[in-house]
Amino acid sequence: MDGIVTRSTGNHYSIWLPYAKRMTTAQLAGKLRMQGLKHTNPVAVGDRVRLSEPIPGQPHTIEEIHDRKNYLIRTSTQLDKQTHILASNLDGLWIVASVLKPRTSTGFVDRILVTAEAYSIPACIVVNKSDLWPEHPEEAQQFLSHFRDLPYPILSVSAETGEGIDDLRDWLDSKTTLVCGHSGVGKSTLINALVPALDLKTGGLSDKHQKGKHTTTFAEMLFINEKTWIIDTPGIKEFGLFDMQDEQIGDFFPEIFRTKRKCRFSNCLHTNEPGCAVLEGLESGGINPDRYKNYLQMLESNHPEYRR
Ligand SMILES: Nc1nc2c(ncn2[C@@H]2O[C@H](COP(=O)(O)OP(=O)(O)OP(=O)(O)O)[C@@H](O)[C@H]2O)c(=O)[nH]1
Ligand SMILES: [Mg+2]
Ligand SMILES: [Zn+2]
Repeated sequence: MDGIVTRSTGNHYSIWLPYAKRMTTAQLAGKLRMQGLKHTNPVAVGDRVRLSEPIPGQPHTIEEIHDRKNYLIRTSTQLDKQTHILASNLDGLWIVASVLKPRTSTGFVDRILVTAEAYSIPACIVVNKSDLWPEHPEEAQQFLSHFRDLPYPILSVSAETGEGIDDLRDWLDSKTTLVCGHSGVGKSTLINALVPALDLKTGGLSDKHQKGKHTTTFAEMLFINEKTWIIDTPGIKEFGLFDMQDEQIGDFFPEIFRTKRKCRFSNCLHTNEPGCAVLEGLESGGINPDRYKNYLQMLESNHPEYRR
């Protein structure tokens, strides 16, 4: 029988059985545990799995993980070879950011966008806590303008005042959506605003640095209706690119990908090559210098000699 993993804690998995329309629990077969060693999690939330037939009084065993349509994967830090799959089989990704309390860098968002492009996950940038912007309007404006003219929807919302929440709701319907971002940006609060019945635990911010307190501790795929699920995840500090070639990174910046066919060299990395159309675009204003800066930073961190 087949099921969908909705939650994983240690070796215990919660599974939704779509045909029976109920939840059950399962453990992982030993051979799959061994195969999963290079991932911190061999089975991810969203995975379609084949389960052993039920034995009275015992949990099922996950015997097989079906091929994933896509997944969001990261390395914890640049040095770390261990990878972490945030979730799989996604129809949408919300990158939740806040400009203030806590601050999200554009580089962090761009890394997730690049990975979402690489794994064909439609991404949406959700900028929460818009109620705080009157304190620092120029910082909010700067953050938003970084993502202007890119093929990603960008929504300004406030879980506190309700601004933009109805627009967000329109993006949910009949999809499985992954919600990710730093701790404290308001992921769980936003999900509660959309579906109050879920009543997810939310936390405050630390007094000193106004950072999140890692309130959500495991990823969970939450039921809205049979076709609509939302995955709340624990806050992540860093988003390291996984297994990407230098030449690929530019391809996952839509504006660089569009421009590079005019570069003189087909293997151009757009750093200092003659006849580079991306460098020309920087001069003429067609390429946003801040996006380009983040591109260079990703390229650099992809090289071992640059690693800390
Ligand atoms: N001012 C303001 N505060 C908000 C808003 N949304 C959430 N918060 C507050 O931000 C804090 C963190 O919210 P959470 O929803 O727990 O954040 P999270 O992203 O789920 O954090 P982790 O579970 O740690 O990853 C809480 O004190 C919320 O009340 C908002 O729109 N405006
Ligand atoms: Mg949370
Ligand atoms: Zn070039």
